Amino acid sequence: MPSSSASIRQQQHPLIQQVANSIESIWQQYLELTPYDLPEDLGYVEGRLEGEKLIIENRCYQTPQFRKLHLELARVGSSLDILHCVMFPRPDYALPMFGTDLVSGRGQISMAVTDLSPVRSDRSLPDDYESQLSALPDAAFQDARSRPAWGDIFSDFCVLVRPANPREESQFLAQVETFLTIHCQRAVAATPTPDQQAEILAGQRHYCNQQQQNDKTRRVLEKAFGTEWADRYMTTVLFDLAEADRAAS
Ligand code: BLA
Repeated sequence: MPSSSASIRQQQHPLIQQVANSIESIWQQYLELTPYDLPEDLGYVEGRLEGEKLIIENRCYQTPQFRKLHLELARVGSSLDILHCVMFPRPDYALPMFGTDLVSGRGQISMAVTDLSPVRSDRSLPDDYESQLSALPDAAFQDARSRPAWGDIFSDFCVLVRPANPREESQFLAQVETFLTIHCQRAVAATPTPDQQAEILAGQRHYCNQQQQNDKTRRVLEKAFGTEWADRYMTTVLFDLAEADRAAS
């Protein structure tokens, strides 16, 4: 990582810093991380958005259960901070997709989402996830945000909110930590199911296709880097398909 990598995080909204720190420490605590190489020019990128600089920093790892763990921090000028995180299970592991996105504009978090999204064709989560998540206390937030049209990928446990105050910000952080801890514990205990690979790949492909329809993400990237670059970034870094799937298509 470039030496400036520590500084963008330190300049970001405190909740984004806390969520980023928690994600990395839970990954380190439970998973066997090894490096994952992004295309060389896409680890650290700078562009210009309406005269303001857009900086993107990516951290990626892989593990025996996950082909890619991706944590991205981005900053547009001094006004917009973004955290994006997705964990892509290897195609022989029947695990849901953990995803989180936080957006802060002028010091206020406008959108915070975290979910364990199903990849099965009937949109259900594995039984052990379902029972553990159902037993959690309900996370109540004043300002729930409505799901966009492409958001049919999210589970019933998805938290999609605009945190109203510091107490709700802490509650969101706790929710991310809970989802992530459950996910890492289940993942390391999971056994591969190669016979389900086709269904798992189809589910992951649907997840990525839907996420690629998020015009709000696309617009930020297009303004700073142009249409072609934004499309390449969304399909190769943010929501890429597994190699087994690319090979088949
Ligand atoms: C919304 N994502 C947004 C918004 C912006 C971005 C600007 C609008 C914020 C708002 O309405 O308050 C921008 N997000 C980005 C950019 C990147 C990014 C530029 O990750 C990366 C460089 N998005 C994800 C993941 C999820 C996700 C993993 O990347 C969920 C697991 C969800 N983002 C998501 C949702 C919205 C959003 C549901 C709200 C969309 C809407 O209301 O239309």
